[in-house]
Amino acid sequence: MDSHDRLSADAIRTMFSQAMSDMYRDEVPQYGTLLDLVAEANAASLSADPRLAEDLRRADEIERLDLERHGAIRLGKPEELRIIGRVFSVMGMHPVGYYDLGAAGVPVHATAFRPIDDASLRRNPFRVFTSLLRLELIEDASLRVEAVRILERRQIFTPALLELLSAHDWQGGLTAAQANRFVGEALEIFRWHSTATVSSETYRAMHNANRLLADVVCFRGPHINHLTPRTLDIDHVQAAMPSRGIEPKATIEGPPRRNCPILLRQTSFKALEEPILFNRADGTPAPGSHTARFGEIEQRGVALTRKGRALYDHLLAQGMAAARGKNGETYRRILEEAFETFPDDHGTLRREKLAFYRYSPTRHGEVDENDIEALVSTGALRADPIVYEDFLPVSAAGIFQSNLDSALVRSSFSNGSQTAFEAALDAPVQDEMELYNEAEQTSLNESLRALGIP
Ligand code: OOG
Ligand code: NI
Repeated sequence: MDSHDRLSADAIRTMFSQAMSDMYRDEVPQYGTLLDLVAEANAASLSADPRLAEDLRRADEIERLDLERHGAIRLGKPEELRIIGRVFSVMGMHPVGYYDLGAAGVPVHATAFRPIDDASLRRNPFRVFTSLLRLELIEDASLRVEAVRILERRQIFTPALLELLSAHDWQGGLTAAQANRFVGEALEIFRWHSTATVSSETYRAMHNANRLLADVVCFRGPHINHLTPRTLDIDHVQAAMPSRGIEPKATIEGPPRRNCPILLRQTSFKALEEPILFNRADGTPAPGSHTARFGEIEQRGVALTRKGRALYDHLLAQGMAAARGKNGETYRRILEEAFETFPDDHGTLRREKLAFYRYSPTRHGEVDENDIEALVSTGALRADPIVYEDFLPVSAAGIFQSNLDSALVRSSFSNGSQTAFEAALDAPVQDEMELYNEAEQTSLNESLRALGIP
């Protein structure tokens, strides 16, 4: 196959994320309402703040803003993780980061599949937070054996999808016609099924052991459980949600509101109770319900270095301990106080190496300098924040837990194992810090070269 016959991975990802968004909008009407609300709020933020609009335009983020989403799925067995890795790879999405949710009492570990190079991120930064159930954490041995047996029987990938994956591998890509079929078949993995694969009794037993276990084990596939648009002003959207009939969780996860947004702030609305038909021994369906699908919005800020992240983790732990049991305004104030020592201007964040920046040459300032700070202060070199493209384990745990009955959330499970996760995936996960560091270094080297500085 000639390379010009192939559709790029970026194009396939964009087709897929649009198809997934359309499917979810059909399935969960509140998601559509949330998309409309976020689009209106983003337009208002951009027109109220021309500098923000200009910054986003320069960083090529305006174009991607309306496309931008992340979703989440929960897989049951290693083989599913390995094959989904191949599916995402066709769309230019690679495993980045290891998230151990066991520490927060959720029996899964996870990675984020996402584009990794600057050009692909600019095109469409679609990401999927992908968890794998840690069955060994289910204490009841007979339930564990039954879960394995049920999961062994299921096949979440259609035969046509598996054929297209092989075709992709030996052709080195997909034609436009194949890509179209690929997107349709891949969508089947994420679809909601209103019939369970088990009886109500089995569902109940799994549910009582752990609600997440029931969600992963009792259905034909790992239904997408939320799709999250990116907002420029999460406090505004959180406050406006009730007026559209959507009730958000009480607190926003992540850092407090700041002048220079860092990392990621997220809020969600509770999962819907949806009708399900379970199997009866005599073959007739038994009506029941299941809650899994919810809505979420997020605001993204600058990516932090290891040093910045350590400070964030420390202040967050401090703030959350001080705000334990508090909600709304009080929680917000305590968290803001905890973060007062975290510098809140880009100059300091950059100079103290707390956050990552992308450099570009301006040709305005003096270039007879070879000190980077001097080049920045004369204006020869610009530094723009690099957006955080990943997730936060404490926030993810908060999102998981807001959808679990708190009485069923254990305080903590034993440590997860990145090695075990990578063995299931049959590939290493990339270190997100290395990706940000490389983006910063490359932009700096290219800028210096463009300015004629050795
Ligand atoms: C995933 C929760 C994690 C986020 O945005 O942190 C997540 C799940 O509930 O399956 O999506
Ligand atoms: Ni999420």
